[in-house]
Amino acid sequence: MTADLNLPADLNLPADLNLPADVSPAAALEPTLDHEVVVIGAGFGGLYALHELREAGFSAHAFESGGGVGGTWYWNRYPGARCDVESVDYCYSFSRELNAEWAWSERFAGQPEILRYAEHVAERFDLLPMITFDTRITSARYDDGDHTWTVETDQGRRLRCRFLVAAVGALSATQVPEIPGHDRFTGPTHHTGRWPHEGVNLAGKRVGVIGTGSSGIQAIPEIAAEAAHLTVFQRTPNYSLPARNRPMSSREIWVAQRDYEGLLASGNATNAGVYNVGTGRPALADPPERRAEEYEHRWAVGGTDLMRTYGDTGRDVEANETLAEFVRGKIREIVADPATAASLVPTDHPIGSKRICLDSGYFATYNRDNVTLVDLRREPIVTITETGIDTDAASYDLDVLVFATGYDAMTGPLTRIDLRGADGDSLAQRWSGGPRSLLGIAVAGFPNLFTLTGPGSPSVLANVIRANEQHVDWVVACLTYLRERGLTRIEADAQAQDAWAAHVHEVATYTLYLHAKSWYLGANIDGKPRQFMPYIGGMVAYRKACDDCAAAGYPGFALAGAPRGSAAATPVTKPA
Ligand code: NA7
Repeated sequence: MTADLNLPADLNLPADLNLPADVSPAAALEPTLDHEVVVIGAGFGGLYALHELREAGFSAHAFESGGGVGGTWYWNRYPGARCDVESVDYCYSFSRELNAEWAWSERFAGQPEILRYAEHVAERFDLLPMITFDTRITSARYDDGDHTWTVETDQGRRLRCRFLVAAVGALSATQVPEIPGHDRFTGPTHHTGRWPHEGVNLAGKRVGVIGTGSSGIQAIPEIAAEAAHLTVFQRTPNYSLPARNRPMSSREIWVAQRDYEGLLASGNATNAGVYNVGTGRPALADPPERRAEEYEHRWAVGGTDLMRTYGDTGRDVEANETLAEFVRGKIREIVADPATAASLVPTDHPIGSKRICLDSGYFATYNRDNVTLVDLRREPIVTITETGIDTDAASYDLDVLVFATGYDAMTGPLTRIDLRGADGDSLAQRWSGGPRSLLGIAVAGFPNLFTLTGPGSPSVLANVIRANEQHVDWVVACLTYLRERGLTRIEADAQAQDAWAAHVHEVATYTLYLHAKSWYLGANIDGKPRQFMPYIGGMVAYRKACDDCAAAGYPGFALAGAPRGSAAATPVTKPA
């Protein structure tokens, strides 16, 4: 949601994507396959992929580790879990009817409502028969003899397909840090991203929360309201803006249901896939009083609009500092105890260079008598014990320990599957120096694999539902193109992939994103290569790069037909 940085109009998309496509005619028929396409995951990307693949006449089936649809919104049931994109934007745009039927109840929908929406979509479009739940794909091996993938599940199933669509989400591989003594605590421990479905009774309990990213910042006010005492262990203070969530008015619902063209435009014509509200001016073009008015106005409106007040706060340190200092002033105003406020004020990174958080009463929570902030920069954790956490200054007794410690973002969900490409290398090996992919959707050495919202695509810097729609549309058009020509293999070219990776990096250098130790860079995981993973060039430039590639017959990809005499000969026979 931070991709509107007013980057140079000409982003110098790599010209050398224009490689000759190695197209050879299909040998004959299709092989015996379980499905033409296996989709990994039934979150928003996977559901839309199933819908579009079926519409285009492909046999497709999804495997989902959860017991239901919704991906992130199936798992993240922690108290206060809420989307940081406005409901009217954070929804599908592929169906006018769906849009006209659905009424969001809140400005920023909470997890239960977003999950209901995903379930509604799955039922309305009859997608459930195409999904096997409670089944994790553990490995997938590509066979270049017949251009197929053999997939294995944790339920002992093995099946073959032609194409693999990884709809695994960018933030699904949870991360619990190896803090000394992390397995000693005898009370319940919960990661926010794997919150028990039956809920957790925190009443009367002494609760500890480690982590103050988006999840911690949403959960902390809710936990404080329920627990006897809450101790927050903060390593790095974070910028957070008031969501000012509220019920949708009946007029807003009426407009949202009818303004389908507006919904399409927000996805297609904006860089972040959300409605734009910026002044269009550089921050320093306004005198300080005018700037303060603009910031105050957006702070009062709530949501992430404040981040888009000026076009240059994402790439100019001085401009950024005007916004950062405004938010720091708000934190000092809200938090009553000056020492606690000083610990909560972020000073080590530009605002927006880590994902901006949205909260409902986060900073005011520290004015409660039952909340203690432990500043780990002053008193680092020595060990987790059977009964709590010891820092080098004190022991904190706890009944419940919550890890709001985030994810092995973007690459983790893919590399935790044992994906083996044409030469037997695993994706984890190939990406050990950092992820490389063409357009964030295909990886050299891994033919017939598509990574929805993968590293190298706008992904988490865009409205992720809309980014998934764009990727799925591109993949289905590509598969249709291959089918029409009798082709059975597509692989990203290594040179084109390198050119795209260089472009992704170059665009990031125009911004302040490289100034923070963020999960965008892999900096939250010890030993993970530091590389800015999402594409910050924005959805408009990105969509154009994808569309141009498709229109030109997929330069940068090698396309091929089934090897003559290979097993890729018999038609798809097994039912889905
Ligand atoms: P984040 O944003 O990665 O936040 C994780 C938090 O956990 C962050 O404050 C970390 O501090 C903290 N952390 C991680 N490891 C440790 C250790 N070892 N000790 C203390 N504190 C630690 O994850 P979220 O789940 O909040 O949000 C992820 C995304 O999900 C979010 O951006 C939305 O897009 C939805 P650090 O800053 O690294 O010092």
